[in-house]
Amino acid sequence: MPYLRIGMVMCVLQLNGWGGDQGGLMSAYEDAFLVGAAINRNQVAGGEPKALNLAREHFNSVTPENDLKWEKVHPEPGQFNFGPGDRLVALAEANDWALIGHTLVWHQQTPDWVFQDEDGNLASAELLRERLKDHILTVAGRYRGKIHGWDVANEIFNDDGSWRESLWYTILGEEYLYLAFEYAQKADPSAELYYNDYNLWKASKREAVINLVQALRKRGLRIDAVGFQGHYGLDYPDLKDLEGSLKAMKMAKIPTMVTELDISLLPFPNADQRGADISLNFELQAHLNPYPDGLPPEMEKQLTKRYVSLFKLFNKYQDNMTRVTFWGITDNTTWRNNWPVHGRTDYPLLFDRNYQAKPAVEEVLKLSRN
Ligand code: 9MR
Repeated sequence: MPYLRIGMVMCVLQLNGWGGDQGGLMSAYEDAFLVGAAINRNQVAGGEPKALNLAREHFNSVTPENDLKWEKVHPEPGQFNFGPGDRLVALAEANDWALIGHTLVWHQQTPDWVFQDEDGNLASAELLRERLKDHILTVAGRYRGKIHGWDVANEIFNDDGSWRESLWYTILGEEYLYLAFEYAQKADPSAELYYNDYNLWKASKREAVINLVQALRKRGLRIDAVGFQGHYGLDYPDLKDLEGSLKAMKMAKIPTMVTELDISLLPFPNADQRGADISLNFELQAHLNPYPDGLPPEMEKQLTKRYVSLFKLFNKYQDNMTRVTFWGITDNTTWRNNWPVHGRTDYPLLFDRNYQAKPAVEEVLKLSRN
């Protein structure tokens, strides 16, 4: 009988991921930061059970890849599509996942009507302010108490640190950003509030974000962390630059997160445009898609090495880092197959097209043990 009981306890421990070496990434890093992944609508609906199993084993946080963006959740004036978001909330609750809301204000994936008046002219500041408020209070309000943290604003700066001339900025000026944080806090006081952007390893952009956080704080508005998206390659960014920004944030007492990690193994057509500007679209040519039939072992090794160096850095800054989220679960559905060139075969994540862990997983797990 005692043996049986011990066996049962062991079994429960294993199922919960407390089995040491058996546990996934989330248990290996549970004393350091949350480990998450972006999840898509099909996966939430159960269309890819093996991806869901990987998520259950390895991740304790999820971010909807698209379903809480304005055009999905609020496609027409007064019309909200909460079905996919509601299903994700239920799934996250059932799996005890910290759910990240992505994203309330962005210049992309926001329908044209948002910026127009009834006659199709540019909306007035008053009208746009009203729409921003209604959107945030309705969407973040619906999920009040169920969201761990919101990406309140996404990609508002250019790489040189100037404000992006989006329609938000053209119509409302810098005010839109402060309003977004004010409304988000009102809509869901218990949710963490974040600013999220790519290329934050660039000193100019990082300084702009630090100044923004200080300006928010000066106005008495809460911001809990800054998200570094992390759409990287084998040779960019230079990890010294990334470390410079992680360190600068720490000095400024701004917690950081990595929110959209992936490492492309494919050539980037124009090095100056690396980042995550989704409007880029280069023509597909064979030399830009070198591994359509599988990844050569040498490239697999390079991917492992790159992930290990990145996680060494994350470990070094773990006292100021709250989460590391991958932008997807497996290589078959990653956005990088289609950006900045449509129709390529990329290998940026930790799990391959057959739902198998790549060698990088074991190495990243090993790092946490040391
Ligand atoms: O991964 C997302 C992809 O499925 C969408 O088509 C794309 C459209 O905007 O957005 C992708 O996610 C982006 C994220 O929301 C913000 N940072 C950059 C991500 C990659 O483009």
